[in-house]
Order: sequence, then C-alpha cells, then structure tokens
Amino acid sequence: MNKRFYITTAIDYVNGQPHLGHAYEKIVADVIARAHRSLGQEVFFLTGLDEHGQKVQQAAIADGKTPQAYCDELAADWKAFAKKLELTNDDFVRTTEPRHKEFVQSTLAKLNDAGHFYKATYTGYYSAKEETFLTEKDRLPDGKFDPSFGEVVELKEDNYYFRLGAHQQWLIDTIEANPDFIAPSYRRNEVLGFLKNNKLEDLCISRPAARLNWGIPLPFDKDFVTYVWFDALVNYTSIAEAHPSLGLWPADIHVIGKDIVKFHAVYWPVMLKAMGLPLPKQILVHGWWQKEGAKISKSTGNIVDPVAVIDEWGLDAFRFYVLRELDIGPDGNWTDAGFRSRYSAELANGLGNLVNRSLSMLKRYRNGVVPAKHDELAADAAKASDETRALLKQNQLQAALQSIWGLVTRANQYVDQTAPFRLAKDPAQSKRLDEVLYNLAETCRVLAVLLRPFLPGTATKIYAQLALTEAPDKLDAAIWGGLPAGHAIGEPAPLFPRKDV
Ligand code: ME8
Repeated sequence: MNKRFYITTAIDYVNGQPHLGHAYEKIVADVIARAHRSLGQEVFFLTGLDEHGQKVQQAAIADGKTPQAYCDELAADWKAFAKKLELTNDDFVRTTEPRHKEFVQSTLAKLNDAGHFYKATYTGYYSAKEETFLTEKDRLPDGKFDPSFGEVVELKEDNYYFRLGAHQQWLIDTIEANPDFIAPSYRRNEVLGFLKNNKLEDLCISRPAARLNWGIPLPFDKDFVTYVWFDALVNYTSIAEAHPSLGLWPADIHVIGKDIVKFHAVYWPVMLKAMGLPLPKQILVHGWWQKEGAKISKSTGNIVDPVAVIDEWGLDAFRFYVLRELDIGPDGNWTDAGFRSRYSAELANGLGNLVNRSLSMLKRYRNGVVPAKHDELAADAAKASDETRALLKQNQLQAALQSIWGLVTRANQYVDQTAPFRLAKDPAQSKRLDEVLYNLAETCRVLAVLLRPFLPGTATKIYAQLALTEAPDKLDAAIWGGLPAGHAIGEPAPLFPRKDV
C-alpha cells in the first residue's frame, strides 16, 4: 500500500493578518495536495500557526491581552482565511496546543538525556525587534547596525545550545546524495555553498524565561523556554505523532519560502537525525512576492489584501493569478494591471467564453442533449491531460496551467474554425454540427477534471453545468469520451463575468 502523502506549509507567525505571501504558499501546497488526491493517493495536508515568541508577547501586551487570548482571537481569523482559500488541509496546528507542547517537551527531554544539548554563556549584541543576536558581520560599513534591527543592546546570558556543528559533513553528504531533497536546484546549491564555505555553529535553542516567557518551558530547566526553531519546526512531527494510525512521518514535502531555507535545510535535518527520525523527502522553496515592483509592507501601504481581491473577483481568479504568474522558485511581482489582464484574457475570454459558448450552443441547437461521441479534439485533450499529469507529479504548477490553457486556446480556435453557428443554419450540416458540439462539450468536461486541483470551484461549476453528478476529482476521468451520448446537460452560466474596468 502507498504511504499517505504528507505535505506541510510553513506555520505563520500570528502577529498580524495574512497577506499575499502567506496565501500563495498555502495555495501552492493545496494544489499539490489536491493533485495527489486526484492522482488517487491518500494525502495529509498540514498548515497552521506559530504562536510563541517575543513579538507575539509584545503585541499581546500592547493590545492589553494575555498572549493566549491574543493568539486565540487571531487564530480564528487565520482559520477563517484558510476556509476562504478553500484549503483542503486535514489538520491545523497551533503551537500553543497541548498536543504540540507535550511532544516538544518530550523531544527536548530525550535529546537532553542523549547529550545533544549543553549550557553556555553568550555575550553579544541583541535585537529585540528581530529576536536575534547580531554578530560583527551584521554591522554596516559605518559600524552601526541596520535600523531594521531596532534598538540593539549588549547582552550576556546563559542559554542552551544544540550540538549542530558536529553534523556538518553528514549534512553535506546527505544533501549531495539526495538531489531532490531541496528544490529548486539553485536553492540546493545555495545551501551546499553555505555549508562548504562556513563553519556550522551550534544552535541556541533557549531564551531565559525572565526575558521571554511566552514559549514552551525546557523540561530540564524551568528557567528557560524553547526558542523559535525547536518549537516551530517540530510541528511537522508533533502533528504526525498526533495521528499515529496514519504513519505520516517522514513528510513528503515541506513547502516554505526562501527566507527560511536555512532552518529547514540545515537545522531541521540535524534535529531529525538527533531525534532518530528519517528526513522529509523534499523541501520545496518558493520565492517572495512584491507588489508593483516594491516590497510588500504594511507601513508603506504597499499590500495586496487577498480577502478584498477574492471578494471582488472570486477565489478562483485569485488562485489562478498567483499560480499562473509565479512558478515555484523565483520571486514574483503582483501588479493590479497584470491581474486584470489575466482575468480578462485567460479566464473571462479564454476558459469562461469557451465553456459558455460551447454549452449554450449545445443547449440552443440540440436542446442540451449530448450527441454521439466524436474524436476530433481527443488528441489535443490527451496531450493536455498527459502533460498535466506528468507536470503535477513534478510540482510544475505553472507549466501545467500553461498546458491546460493550450487546450483552452485550441478549443476556442476550433469554435472559430468550425463555426457551429453557421452549421446550425444549414440542415445538411446537421451531422457535422453534432460532431463539433460533442468535441466542445467533452473538452469542457476534460478541462474541469484537469483544472480541479487549481480552480476547484470552477471545475465544480463546469460539472454542474454539464449536469454531471460525480465530482471531477480523479485525473483518470480526464480520459476522452466520458460524456455519454444522450446525456442532458444543465444550464450554462458565465464562469467569470466580464468586468468593465
Ligand atoms: O517564517 N512572498 O512565519 P512568517 C511569499 N513562523 N512568501 C512570503 C512572503 C512574501 N512576500 N512573506 C512571507 C515564519 N512569506 C515562521 C515559519 S515554519 C516551521 C516557521 C512566507 O509568517 C515565508 O517565506 O514570517 C514563510 O514560508 C511563510 O510565509 C510564513 O512566514
């Protein structure tokens, strides 16, 4: 039996509202999860929230709330956001949940017993804003620290350290022996470059509870709490453990953004090695979005509010734009003009127009009854479906959409070339009209199946308009000829209303 396919996203810091970058990552993971289900595999898709840390503690205090009350309120918003995106996650982790905290503590206790940690005194410069110690390398040419670090103070404190450095060569060997472990390959090369050119320092895993109390206490020293990564990264395993009957670990894919590669590709593998667990099969790294060529930033107002876009244009328009615009890997740039242009050209005039005119003509000329099977577009449909299947297996979501749109364009050209509206005027062309109408309706059906992981609502609507009762949720159904002769379709309706903007 196939092991369940286990896919995760980064867990988002709960110190604000979700933005475009968060939405993109979760949609990417959702499409991959849906695609694997569509390919017939059992899937477990995990997303969630990273709720501990100084920033959350400070934000809660500023809001006059306890950190837990603050997190509970925001967690409700983030869960509603996951619903808004129609994510098919099977669980939603919050790092403040007992099931996670207990797993972290038992892991820390075991690792401590096995000698993976030691206590040491560190003196250094500390940025509370970034929750990080700075080194001489972080100084600007004028000797000051970048203003983005906020106030930097000299700090001397005891902390616990994880013996990371001892595993440097093992990690290099492991990454070299597993070419797909970090994707895309240029991210893998960056990690290898870093590991080969720098000495791996041990990892500080704690903060004194006197300075930061919003964290998981170290089970072997109550004066300290776990610092960031031994809490956050462990979610992937604590939740796997929370579903013991599913045998989830190791994960198949961790989907993350480019800023947290080091934590996932350097710290996490060594942590897992210490925990005696196998490594995830792949760390899939996506790029970062800008808007109109500038950094997304709440303070400058340069933001994309996913909820506002979805409310105005529909969820599938939002999912389509981010997936079609940005391949998994490079950085992307959201432009409002680009969004409108893709909406109008590819959704309204492309897919929407094809489905609407195909089904409307079938309704008008044949009373909505599907004619006998005919295979003129079968090869085009098979090409799109074979390509989509292969590309989905390689997480090539953008390329899969391009292939699917190849079929959309071909079918729209077919309408123009065969001109069914002219055939309908000539009774001698009745058989030819039957053929054309079958090819168009069946292409719409195949498109619904191929589109389902990307645009689930649209796929469901196409099936509903075809009056097909099953869900278009298995890629095997993309095989040509699924629409039976004599079947009566339902009511056509525009999928993507044209907008005058
Ligand atoms: O890093 N474009 O949380 P986070 C694309 N809690 N992706 C973006 C982005 C942008 N403009 N901005 C952020 C954390 N992201 C930790 C993760 S995982 C065990 C702990 C991505 O809320 C970012 O790269 O800062 C990351 O993958 C995710 O959003 C959460 O970022």
